[in-house]
Amino acid sequence: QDVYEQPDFYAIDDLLTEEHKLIRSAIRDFVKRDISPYIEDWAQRAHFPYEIVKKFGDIGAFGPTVPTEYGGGGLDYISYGIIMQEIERGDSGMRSTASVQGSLVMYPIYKFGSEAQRKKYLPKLASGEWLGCFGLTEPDHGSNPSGMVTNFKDMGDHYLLNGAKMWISNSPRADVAVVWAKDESGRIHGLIVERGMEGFSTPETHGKWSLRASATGELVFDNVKVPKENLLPGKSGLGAPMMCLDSARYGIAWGAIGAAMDCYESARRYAAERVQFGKPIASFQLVQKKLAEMLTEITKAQLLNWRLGVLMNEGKASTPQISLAKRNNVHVALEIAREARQIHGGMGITGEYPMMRHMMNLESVVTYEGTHDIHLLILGNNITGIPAFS
Ligand code: TGC
Ligand code: FAD
Repeated sequence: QDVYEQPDFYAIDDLLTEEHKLIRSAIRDFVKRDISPYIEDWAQRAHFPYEIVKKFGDIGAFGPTVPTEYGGGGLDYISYGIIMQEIERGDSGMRSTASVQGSLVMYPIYKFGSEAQRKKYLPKLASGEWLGCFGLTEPDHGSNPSGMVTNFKDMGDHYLLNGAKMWISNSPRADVAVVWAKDESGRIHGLIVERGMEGFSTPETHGKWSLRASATGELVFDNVKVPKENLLPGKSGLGAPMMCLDSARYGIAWGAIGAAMDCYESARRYAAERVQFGKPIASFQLVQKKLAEMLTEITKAQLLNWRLGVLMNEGKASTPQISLAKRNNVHVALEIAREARQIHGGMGITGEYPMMRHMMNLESVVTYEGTHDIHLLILGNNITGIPAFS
């Protein structure tokens, strides 16, 4: 039996093009070959497999929606979603590496960068020659990024950058960081900071129980001289990083359902094989209830993702629509991971099965890119017109 089978209860495949399905097969094969056999070991050892960066570049997982002239895939948003789904079926940490590079590093350079910046950075990021990271969160400003204190001063021929970012995916191995900082008037801008610039360091964060195969760290700026040509000229204000988050959160909505499908398939197979009281546990009503509810939530999330993808392709998806999908899908994926773990009984806590790893990973996914409650408040604001953030 193909362990990469996916539930398609509402024939959602009929809504996909042949190209979408070919992309899905290619990424599935890649994950099956280059991630799944090793992921439990990487996660157990908290090892970030750096060689995956080049491999992601080779299969087109970086910046699939960026135009081909800059090394991207020139694909639509449904393709992007499918790529994130299939990578996260393998592991959320691996998907983090890909979605940060595509949505949070390549996207802002493509969208807000100068032509020279696009030409300098995008092809190398797309191919995996360079790894990038995105610095928005600070030790004292997570859900409230507009309070950030990282800042830069205009020194005439360069900018002087000071401050620190925390919880930054890819940072310990990143060649390039897209950093959000305030100018002297308090306006937020994006700056491209390169490894090797004096005063710039990226200490790794250790001791995570989640996303263990993904490298997370800080970004520390101690009087870093940033060339003026490294400022992203196309957009300033909090709206610029928020636009990047729209793209990344969309990918997470798809990705989380990849993890959920992996848990569901594992539980379905285990329930059919595991015998207790003389019968497969799949024959007990309570186990059937768990499986039926998992399938229901996966199907609803698949439909949500497909429709959101169409809206993204048409340039019509709104931030609250993206929040609804990110919030719902990560939440149901976490619930599915927990229920699937229960179906596996004691075996479910081991690395023989993927649920515990997915469950622990999803605790980060439900927090980053806007917490579960922040997305609820974004929806609340949209419904009532009254922001409840502060
Ligand atoms: P608010 O007053 O709502 O907005 C401030 C300005 O920004 C504009 N704006 C947007 N513009 C374009 N697109 C969007 N999606 C926008 N959202 C906001 C807005 O129009 C306004 O513009 P202007 O011109 O009027 O000033 O902002 P607020 O300070 O009240 O905060 C709102 C809030 C809480 C919703 C927001 O800040 C938020 O979403 N907080 C959560 C923070 C977050 O998601 N951080 C993610 C960090 S990156 C990360 O986690 C990567 S993990 C990656 C991985 O490993 O996969
Ligand atoms: P806080 O903002 O302190 O929130 C703590 C709790 O308070 C949450 O439950 C929150 O929902 C609640 N809360 C806060 N404000 C309100 C309110 N107004 N109303 C009700 N409840 C509220 N960031 C990056 O910039 N780049 C990255 O690459 C990146 N990668 C990450 C990787 C990992 C593994 C993790 C864990 C985080 C990463 N982040 C990254 C940071 C992430 O985006 C933040 O952790 C997240 O936005 C929450 O911020 P915080 O941790 O400071 O929590």
